[in-house]
Amino acid sequence: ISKTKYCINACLILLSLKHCSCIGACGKASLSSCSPKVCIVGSGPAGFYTAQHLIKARQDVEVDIYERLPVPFGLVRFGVAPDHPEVKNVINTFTQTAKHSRCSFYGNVNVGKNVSITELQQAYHAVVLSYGAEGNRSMGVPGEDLAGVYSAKDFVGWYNGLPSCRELSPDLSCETAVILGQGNVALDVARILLSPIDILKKTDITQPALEALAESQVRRVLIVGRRGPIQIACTIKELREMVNLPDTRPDMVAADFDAVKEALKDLPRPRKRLTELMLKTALEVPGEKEQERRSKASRTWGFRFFRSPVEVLAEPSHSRIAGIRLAINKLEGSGEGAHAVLTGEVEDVSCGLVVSSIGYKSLPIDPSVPFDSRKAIIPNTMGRVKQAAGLYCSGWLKTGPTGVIATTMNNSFDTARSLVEDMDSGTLDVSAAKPGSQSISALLEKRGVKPVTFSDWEKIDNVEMKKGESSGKPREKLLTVEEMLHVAWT
Ligand SMILES: Cc1cc2nc3c(=O)[nH]c(=O)nc-3n(C[C@H](O)[C@H](O)[C@H](O)COP(=O)(O)OP(=O)(O)OC[C@H]3O[C@@H](n4cnc5c(N)ncnc54)[C@H](O)[C@@H]3O)c2cc1C
Ligand SMILES: NC(=O)c1ccc[n+]([C@@H]2O[C@H](COP(=O)([O-])OP(=O)(O)OC[C@H]3O[C@@H](n4cnc5c(N)ncnc54)[C@H](OP(=O)(O)O)[C@@H]3O)[C@@H](O)[C@H]2O)c1
Ligand SMILES: *[C@@H]1O[C@H](CO)[C@@H](O)[C@H](O)[C@H]1NC(C)=O
Ligand SMILES: *[C@@H]1O[C@H](CO)[C@@H](O)[C@H](O)[C@H]1NC(C)=O
Ligand SMILES: CC(=O)N[C@H]1CO[C@H](CO)[C@@H](O)[C@@H]1O
Repeated sequence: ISKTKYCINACLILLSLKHCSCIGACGKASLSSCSPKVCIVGSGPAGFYTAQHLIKARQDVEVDIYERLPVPFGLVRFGVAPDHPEVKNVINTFTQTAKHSRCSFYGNVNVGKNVSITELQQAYHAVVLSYGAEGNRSMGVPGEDLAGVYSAKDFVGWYNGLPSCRELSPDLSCETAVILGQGNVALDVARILLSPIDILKKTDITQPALEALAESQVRRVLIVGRRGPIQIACTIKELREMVNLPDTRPDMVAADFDAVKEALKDLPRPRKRLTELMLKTALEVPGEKEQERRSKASRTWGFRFFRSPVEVLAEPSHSRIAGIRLAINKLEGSGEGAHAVLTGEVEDVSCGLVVSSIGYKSLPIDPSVPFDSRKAIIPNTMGRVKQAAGLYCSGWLKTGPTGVIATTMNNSFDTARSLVEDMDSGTLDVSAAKPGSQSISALLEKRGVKPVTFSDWEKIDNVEMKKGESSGKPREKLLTVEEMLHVAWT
């Protein structure tokens, strides 16, 4: 009888006696030395929802979540707009998962740098990659690198306190801003640029962003899409927020909606309602009250359709931007799948700020992990990484950078289901004992990497909430990794 077999048998017997320790051939063994051990890379929604489902589906599985930053929750903390606090309620569920006796959080561990995937695979029965999509898609046009051009990823990271974006300090001294892309992230950015400061100051937006926005000269925001109104990527709730944003008025180009009215009746329902709201906003003469509201507004926003970026134009000094050259497109095909085709005409728009919001992008983590660079995802079937036994993926890394938190939840549950299926069927061998965090912690210690535990994070959380209280905000985020670590460990 082999050591591991013996260990498993002893465990099973003791488990059936509801005993928590497994003494036997495993040496200083506890129940945990024999249980299936899963490691998750990334603590955004994908990481937490995967952990939640695993813990629920198997009573014996232990889950360790490794996170690069000292703080958990990924884009729920660093992406979701500060004026959408209700969206962040998912943090309560994630916290319950993190506090489960079979779940541990290890923040401040950069997987791929501080510990390799191969090392994790040796220590755990399975590794789930859920590290999101932290790159930006680039426009690939000349002038993209000029001062005054920002990726939405960085701009959002800046106002949400992502440490790596702290020093962005975007120049908001111009009157017109152009946002490229018409998804919900583009609308988040437009809303933050135009929101009255009195609204923002009650949110958890960072203090430097609040101060910069209070001084902002931006009065006009154009949200530019390469296709037409029927192909717009934002959703109705976010559009409605723009329409109702205090002290702003919409400014659309009526002709853009020429073909839209006839198409309306054939649209699927959610798209139809979204399009109706756009038509109403762009074309209808508003009632008296709304007219008065609009006439008093000091800021404007509007969609510009059928336009692709060609070149960011520089001022004569070449130091910063003066505008953007847009190609004028026409549509080929119809409905949501229609393509933008160049007409050959171009149009220049003056502006002092360009935010490129054309999508996020996952990046490869380690040459040993398969990566589809064309789709920028990890190739997988139902979350099982192709040609890599014991490796799984979930979230934006699995699907690409689209979908709301509920979508990410669904796809993460699917991955967890695949993993449990593989354990149950024996496709994934969990019979040999694995050391899990024990060996990884030793390795990290040797390398001088000190993880942040979930209770360390709760100290940071408390300090942030206290700091916020004094200024009437739900929290005042710590802005550097150093500050976070200092609070965590003292
Ligand atoms: C700007 C923005 C606003 C959004 N607003 C909403 C909204 O209002 N409502 C909504 O439903 N959805 C919203 N979404 C969508 C939602 O955020 C995503 O669906 C979801 O966050 C994807 O989850 P994820 O876990 O795959 O990725 P992420 O949330 O990005 O999590 C990935 C985690 O992995 C960590 N990580 C990265 N690399 C490593 C590494 N090497 N080692 C260890 N850890 C690593 C990251 O630090 C991060 O914590 C928004 C998205 C964006 C971009
Ligand atoms: N409040 C919320 O619920 C909320 C808030 C933020 C984000 N999210 C979600 O997070 C996900 C990501 O949002 P997102 O806004 O980054 O992505 P998105 O919804 O995919 O929108 C991307 C936008 O960029 C355009 N685009 C892409 N490539 C382009 C190019 N090369 N040139 C010009 N335009 C280009 C797209 O136009 P085409 O359609 O022509 O490709 C689209 O308008 C979405 O699913 C979103 O719903 C939700
Ligand atoms: C952990 O990785 C990061 C890279 O992101 C690096 O800066 C840091 O020095 C590493 N820590 C150690 C102790 O190796
Ligand atoms: C998630 O899955 C459920 C059940 O399959 C489905 O009803 C729901 O629409 C899905 N939600 C999203 C946002 O994909
Ligand atoms: C505007 C911006 O931030 N662009 C960055 C997008 O990502 C690439 C790498 O993938 C960087 O080189 C760009 O600077």
